Amino acid sequence: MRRIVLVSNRVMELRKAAQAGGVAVALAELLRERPGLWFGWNGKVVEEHDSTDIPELRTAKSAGRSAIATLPLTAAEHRDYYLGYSNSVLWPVFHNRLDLAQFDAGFYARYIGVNDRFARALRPLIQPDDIIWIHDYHLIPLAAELRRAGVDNPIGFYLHIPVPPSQTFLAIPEYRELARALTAYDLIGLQTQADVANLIQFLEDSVSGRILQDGRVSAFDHRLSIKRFPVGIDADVFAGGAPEEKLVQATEGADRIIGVDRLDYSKGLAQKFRAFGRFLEKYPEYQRKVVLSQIAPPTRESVEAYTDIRQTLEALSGKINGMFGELDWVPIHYIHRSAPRDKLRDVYRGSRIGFFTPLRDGMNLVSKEYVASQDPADPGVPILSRFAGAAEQLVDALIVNPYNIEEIADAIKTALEMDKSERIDRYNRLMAVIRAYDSATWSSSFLNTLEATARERSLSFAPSNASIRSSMDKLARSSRRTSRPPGDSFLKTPSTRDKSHKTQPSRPE
Ligand code: GDG
Repeated sequence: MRRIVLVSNRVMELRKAAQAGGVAVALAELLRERPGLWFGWNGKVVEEHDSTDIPELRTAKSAGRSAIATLPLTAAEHRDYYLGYSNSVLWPVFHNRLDLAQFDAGFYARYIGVNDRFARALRPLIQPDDIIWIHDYHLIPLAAELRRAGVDNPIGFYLHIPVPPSQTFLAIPEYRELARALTAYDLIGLQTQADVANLIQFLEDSVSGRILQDGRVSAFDHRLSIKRFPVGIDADVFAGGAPEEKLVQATEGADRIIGVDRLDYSKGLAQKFRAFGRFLEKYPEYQRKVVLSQIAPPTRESVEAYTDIRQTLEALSGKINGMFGELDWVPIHYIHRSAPRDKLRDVYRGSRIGFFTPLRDGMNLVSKEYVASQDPADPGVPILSRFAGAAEQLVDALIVNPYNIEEIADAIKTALEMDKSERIDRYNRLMAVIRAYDSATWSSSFLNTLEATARERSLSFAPSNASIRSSMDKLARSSRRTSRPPGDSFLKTPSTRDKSHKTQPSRPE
């Protein structure tokens, strides 16, 4: 079995990764099953560059034949690469929030700089037979940098967040460089069919990519496959067993509606609170009969665009609780902390409604975790945004427009009044999809496709990576000429407050 090299922005001990939730669980599981190396940032921020180019290599007992290799970031890299270009340019644009993107802050040079440094540090650790799987928007240029360093191995990329419509993507000043960097991969995996269509359109518009008869995309004499691999969960971790009783009842006699979202503007939390307030107003017979428990752990607090959300939600929950609450009933339980992972399943299971209404989301694993945790004999009902990637699969949830407050308020009522047989029917259909596309299927189907793509490449007359390398060299020269050094611009806006010199929380990101 070929060794797998996983690269992601954040790397953690496998034991911690299994507890962290999200996709880290699936990656840790993969490394337990096959020989591998997991490479990336260790979450530490250091003052200066001293020895930051030599990765710390570790093998853990729980990791079997696998190892992790990590590097710290410098304070400037953390500010410009992580908080800056990744989370103040790419994240907002990819979630359709051009208004929040800090295009003029000069972050791009350090984004490329970190990808270049990661490629140089990773290069000596790569063996000829390895397959390389790179994750997420922080590392788009990594394959191009690895090719420039002489790596010929198959390289795949998985984007966990949505691909915006081409017109939105084209607004990024460095769109050409990003498009070119994407074409250095052999395989790009995306969450939904809509994402696949958007990315193909973007490559057509930006670098004259062409769709070939075999479905691949050709650009710069290179052929790449772009396919949908929806991220899944390990359903068995959530299914089965009775929940811990004390977590089930929110308030005596009241049904619980549960929301679990990082405190991110993409998650639509303000609209969710307003819709719940509207529901209580429109259907007063439900006052005292339901409680909304919203777990919203802090995230990226140093990024300016995140500072207002907390205040908005505190004000909204205070207003709704003040307007409708009674001495023995508080309508919204708003918890701005992370909940222990082993309690989540019980809270999901004890909730009559799962309330997931992001304005935009790559997938939304929480909605799958909620369904998998339900009692098959008396399941709850998920309400799900049509703009979450999960809506392409979970068509038997109550699908809503997260901007339409009236529609959501009505969906809460529908969910509360749905009879048991319909709830069971919907649950069975949802579970069939969640089980068919679980986390193991996700990683194995991506890796099988990457290996097949690489085999075809070695058999075909496709140009060698030398030609990709020379095209990437040209690109690197031109992008280094055009990108301003950070801190060197009159346009620069202080968009991130760097709270560096400490280890960043491993979850939520
Ligand atoms: C990104 C994309 C895509 C959440 N709060 C707590 C907690 N969690 C765990 C959940 C779940 C994970 O974190 C969240 O995953 P989501 O998919 O819902 O959302 P993002 O964090 O935005 O993830 C997303 C995903 O990547 C995977 O590709 O689906 O679209 O944005 O597992 O359970 N875990 C604990 N306490 C919490 O308070 N322990």
